[in-house]
Amino acid sequence: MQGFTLIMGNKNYSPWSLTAWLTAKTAGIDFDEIVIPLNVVNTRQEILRYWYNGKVPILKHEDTTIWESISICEYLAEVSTKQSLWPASKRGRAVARSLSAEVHAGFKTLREQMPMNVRGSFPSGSRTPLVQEEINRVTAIWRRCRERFGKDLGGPFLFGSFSILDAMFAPIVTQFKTYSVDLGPLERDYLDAILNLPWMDMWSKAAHDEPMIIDELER
Ligand SMILES: N[C@@H](CCC(=O)N[C@@H](CS)C(=O)NCC(=O)O)C(=O)O
Repeated sequence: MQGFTLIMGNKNYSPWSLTAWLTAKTAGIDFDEIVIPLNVVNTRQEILRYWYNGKVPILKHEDTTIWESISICEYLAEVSTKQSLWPASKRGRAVARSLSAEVHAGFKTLREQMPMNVRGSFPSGSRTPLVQEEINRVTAIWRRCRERFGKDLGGPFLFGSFSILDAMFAPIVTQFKTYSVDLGPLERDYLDAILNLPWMDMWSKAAHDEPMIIDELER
């Protein structure tokens, strides 16, 4: 399938770009990448050349533009002929979609106080209660999905096979690694399953090779 272009931010720093990119790769979509450096003077102007919302990721498919990472993932699920990107059961899909929407709309403190920095390593002793609350909510979701849906379906992901919900969590997985978040065995296994995906390895290597450093995020 051709005619796709993903406009995205730096691989080291852009969580929503990772979600869209990982979904597109998993979907078997052949796409071009345009990377716009974030946090520089002309970031907004550059993004506005592609779409009016001024945020990445943006997916162009022939004459159609899709924006907001969750909508991009939904579109990729519709056009993919290679891989089902939502759980097989109706109930599973409903829960996975609800949780994906929760991730998309939430975890703002976690994103602000522990920003994605794939190549960074910032073990930090203390966390604010609000960040800890959000970390606890993430790990509770992981445990509940693995126990209720994942483990009976085969595969190491939240609903067994890889789904869009895993792509929504992939940036948070990298944040947990970067900031050495304490995890129990089940959550650790899930984190490793995401980090060991070949596409994640490719993303991580590219993030390490990017020359640009955003000072305020390289603490
Ligand atoms: N809700 C949007 C969020 C997109 C977003 O915040 N993107 C960041 C990069 S990860 C961005 O474009 N930042 C550039 C800016 O705000 O100038 C989505 O899910 O796609």
